[in-house]
Amino acid sequence: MPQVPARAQDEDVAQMLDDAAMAFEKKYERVEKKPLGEGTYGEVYKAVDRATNTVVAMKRMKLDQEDEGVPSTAIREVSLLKELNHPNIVKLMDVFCSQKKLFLIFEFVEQDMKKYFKLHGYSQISPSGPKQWTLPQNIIKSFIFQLLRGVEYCHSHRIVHRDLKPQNLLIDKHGHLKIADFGLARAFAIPIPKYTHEVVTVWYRAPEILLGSQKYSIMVDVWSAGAIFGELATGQPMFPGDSEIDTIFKIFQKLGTPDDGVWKGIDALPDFKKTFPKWKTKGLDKIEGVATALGPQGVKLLEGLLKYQPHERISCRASLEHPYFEDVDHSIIPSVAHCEDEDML
Ligand code: Z3R
Repeated sequence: MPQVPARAQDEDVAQMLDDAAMAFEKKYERVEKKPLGEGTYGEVYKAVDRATNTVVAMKRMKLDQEDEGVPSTAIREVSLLKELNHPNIVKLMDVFCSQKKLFLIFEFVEQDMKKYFKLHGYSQISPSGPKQWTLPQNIIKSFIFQLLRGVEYCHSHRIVHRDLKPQNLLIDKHGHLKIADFGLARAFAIPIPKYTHEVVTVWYRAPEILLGSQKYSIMVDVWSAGAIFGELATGQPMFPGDSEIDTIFKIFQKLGTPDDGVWKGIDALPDFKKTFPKWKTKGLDKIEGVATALGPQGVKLLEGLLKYQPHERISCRASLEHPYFEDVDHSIIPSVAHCEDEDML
């Protein structure tokens, strides 16, 4: 067999990848210069699939070691995400990997929850300012139900989100909620913010992550859902810290500073200090707006989602059976009936 010099082979492969990249860029045309969002893992642009004229969201991943290309583990993980199929998960339609970049094509949804909050008079950060307007109770209930149902679907496929926040919850014109970026935390490390102008928000992060735990479970997503539920109820972020430690202190101020009695093993977490200030909780129902917006069952659910000790938190599956959802309005929730769920793992 004739020997092809290694360099010539490399050049051929590089050429093939360049050609494929050009073909991909022809397949999808960016329609707006300004990104729809600058997420944790990269910018998202509105684009169209030229063949079908379908509007899509195109995410260009930023990679930690761009020179070394896309790690094969990440490609494998992302390929698995294409199999996820649920009305509360943003559909990953196509993946393309060139030598240095990874592009993900998602279904397009009109707005994220951060923008939705702004449009509905939710204050982003002015805890002392006058309370504006909060959403009708049936909408709050529908949103948190859809969030928990999407999270439960991913947990049942052993996928953790790890970074749930209003920015990656998308809301369509029917009030259907879809979670974006599920599974990316396992494929890619959350990048240090050297790539992005935007500050990475830690307001929704579970206390075990903020206290430096290396081992975390699906329960980190349950905490984030609780923080989002509280914000839906009050119109104010629950724990709006300007750093990890400030967020931890905001949590302690509302829930009380935990000790080993409340959270067995807290002293062993890397960033826990015995000298942390000791705050006492007044109860979540005393936070302005919570009891009125959620009622007694909603408050109980919120308490279950925001338990300090991860294994004491209510699971997503159990939460969907919670009495709070007894009268959830199914007319504003997409049906799961048409989603085939072939066992992907
Ligand atoms: C997939 C992953 C992340 C995002 C996707 C799809 N769509 C996003 S963010 C989005 C954001 C808006 S509209 C669509 S915004 O205009 O409300 N910021």
